[in-house]
Amino acid sequence: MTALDSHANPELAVFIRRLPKAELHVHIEGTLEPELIFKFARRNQITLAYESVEDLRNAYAFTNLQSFLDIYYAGMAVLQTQQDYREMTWAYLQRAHADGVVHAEIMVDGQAHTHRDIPLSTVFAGMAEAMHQARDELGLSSYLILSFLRDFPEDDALDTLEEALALRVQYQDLWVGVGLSSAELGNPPEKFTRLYDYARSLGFRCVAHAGEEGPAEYIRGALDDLKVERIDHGVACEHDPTLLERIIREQIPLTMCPLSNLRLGVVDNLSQHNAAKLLRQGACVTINSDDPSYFGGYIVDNYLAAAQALQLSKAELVEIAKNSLSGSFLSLHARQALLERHPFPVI
Ligand code: ES4
Ligand code: ZN
Repeated sequence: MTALDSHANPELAVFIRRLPKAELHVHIEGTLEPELIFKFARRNQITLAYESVEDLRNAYAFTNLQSFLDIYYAGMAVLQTQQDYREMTWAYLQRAHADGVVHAEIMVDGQAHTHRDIPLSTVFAGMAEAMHQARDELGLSSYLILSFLRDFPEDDALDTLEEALALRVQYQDLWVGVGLSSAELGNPPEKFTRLYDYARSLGFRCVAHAGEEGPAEYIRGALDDLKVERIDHGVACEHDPTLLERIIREQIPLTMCPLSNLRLGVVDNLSQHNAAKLLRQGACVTINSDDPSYFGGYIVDNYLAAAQALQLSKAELVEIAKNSLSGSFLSLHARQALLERHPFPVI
């Protein structure tokens, strides 16, 4: 059964869509659909290496994280103007809203834009317009997480953070945290200890990708050296029983992304994914979409694929959705207000 077989169980798809969910792991550039890539390329007079939307989609056959990242960075090169960032973000937020997402914490790879001479002021301005529109018109709240590229030097990240800090006051309602993404192997968390010490001292919430392609040791490093509050992915935690016990005891949220892991070969088969096993052992597992345009599904598709492959019960799906809200960076007050508007079903 594939991710897009929601028709195979329409009743379950409706149940999942109606659950109030927070999306905690999504890269805005990974929501850029091929149709928008072509639209922006035309508008910005950029020649693509692909003839058609279909041609581009056919190139989305990945063997590992790096093979995806190469196409992902090439795709986002069409983003040039504030309007591009606004339209990309608005398209995602509308899609997330249709999936029952009530709050989204959205990562943006700042350096992937500044390295192409697009200022962060353009990126933030476009995203913020869409995020405010979603708040006002859809009742969908969202936060921004500035994510740093771990395959570049720490000083490059520090320069980028410094550039972004000039925007902090203007976007204080949105920009709440920092993250770490891109090629994991060979770029361990301790490479970024100074960056995270600095970001934390400024009051930013901290997350990092760890244990996607990298070992359990990188998860431990993200917790101990970077002092992150959440782990993006965390699949590898099961290889270190002491670490797993700690993740359960401290209820460190894991922002897991089953379809991403399937498409990038982190797991060979969804039935081998450890999201259900970790949940049943007491871990704070959440399900998210990562780069939905590239991995064949948005958040409901990810919940549904995991539910079907791992026999998640409705009670477990509710638990995962509850974890997404408790694992978010929303204040307790904001979370309670959301829950009053969007109560969970009683199973
Ligand atoms: C990413 Cl799936 C994944 N892993 C690491 N970094 C990323 N950036 C965008 N998607
Ligand atoms: Zn990710």
